[in-house]
Amino acid sequence: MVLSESEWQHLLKLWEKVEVDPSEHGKIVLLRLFHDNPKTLEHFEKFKHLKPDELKHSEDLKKHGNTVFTALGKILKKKGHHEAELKPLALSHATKHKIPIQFLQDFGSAFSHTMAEKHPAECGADTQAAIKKFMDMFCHDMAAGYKEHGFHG
Ligand code: CUS
Repeated sequence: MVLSESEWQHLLKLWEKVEVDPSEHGKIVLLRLFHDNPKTLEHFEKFKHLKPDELKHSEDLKKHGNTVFTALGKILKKKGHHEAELKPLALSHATKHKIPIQFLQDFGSAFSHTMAEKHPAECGADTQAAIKKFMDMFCHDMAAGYKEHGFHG
């Protein structure tokens, strides 16, 4: 699951677009995820009672989108050397949020689809393949971290 230098470059180039507005990107990816996989929404006390229209305009969702995309950007920029960034995430997601790995995989699909739609010039087939590899690596490493904390999500 090692990414080549050119795959990292594709991802970093795409990320320049994401970084212009991480909260908006985060929000649309999460909306897509909640729409495509409604069970992921059930995990979020803050959001699960909102009606679709309220969710769409939720400032909280934007904030959470920013949190998620800031974390993801920090990891991405480490180009695979993300142990220090991942450790606290694995701990909090295993013990506090209890987010199954499947949800992270679903998040990866929503992320990839959204990027292909929103940034077609920066997200061709090569970049989509790189996103898939990156998310597979991320999920694999999160799963290893989860196990250390006894969570087999
Ligand atoms: O918040 C956080 O932190 C996470 C992120 C990653 C790890 C990157 N999250 Cu939040 C996740 C998720 C969500 O939000 C939703 C769904 C699924 C998953």
